[in-house]
Amino acid sequence: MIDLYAAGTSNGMRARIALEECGLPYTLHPIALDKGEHKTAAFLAMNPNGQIPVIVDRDGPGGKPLTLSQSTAILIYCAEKSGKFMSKEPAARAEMLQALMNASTDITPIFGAYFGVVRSKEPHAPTAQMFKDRLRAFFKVWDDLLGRRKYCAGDEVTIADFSLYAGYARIKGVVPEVVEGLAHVARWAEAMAARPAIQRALKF
Ligand SMILES: N[C@@H](CCC(=O)N[C@@H](CS)C(=O)NCC(=O)O)C(=O)O
Repeated sequence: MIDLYAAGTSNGMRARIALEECGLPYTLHPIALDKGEHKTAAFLAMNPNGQIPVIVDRDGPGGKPLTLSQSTAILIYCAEKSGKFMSKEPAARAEMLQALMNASTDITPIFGAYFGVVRSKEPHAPTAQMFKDRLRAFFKVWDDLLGRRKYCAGDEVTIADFSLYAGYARIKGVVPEVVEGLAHVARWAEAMAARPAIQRALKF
């Protein structure tokens, strides 16, 4: 059994999508970020950075407990544990990792930075716009790619799709103009949203 400590942010959703899609049994422990539940001594013992998501796998590698933070590390861990959503073939795996990293290390952090700017005490409109433009540019590239392939890394769903969808879902909810008018992204997002595991994962 796995314990998941998370909130309904893109990083929290990414970890929960991983568990749901990989079919790994887990217990959700909702963390209220506005109440500082991610800064308690007990939480910091799991992740000294004081950030969600965190999983604790009581039956980790070698039968030993494993505590893991970083939503993308959790995605990869779940894929490897279940043997799903990640090709072992080197070229396909490399392409998938490229897609995964764009979603996890380009798009999601820029969205986080955008959110930080607009919610700060002194919001700076040109900086917020710059982040929105950068997000839009990444999604335009995705739109072009998804016009030529079914999923982010080819014909099969991979953890790259899960990572991008977690970012997409939050962005669509907060700054819909970033993804508006991108027909291929919309087609892909509809297919992702129809997956029962994703529907369960997004309900925080
Ligand atoms: N790179 C990390 C980022 C985690 C992260 O930024 N978590 C946010 C919520 S989305 C958080 O806990 N923020 C509270 C804080 O940093 O104090 C991941 O992918 O898990």
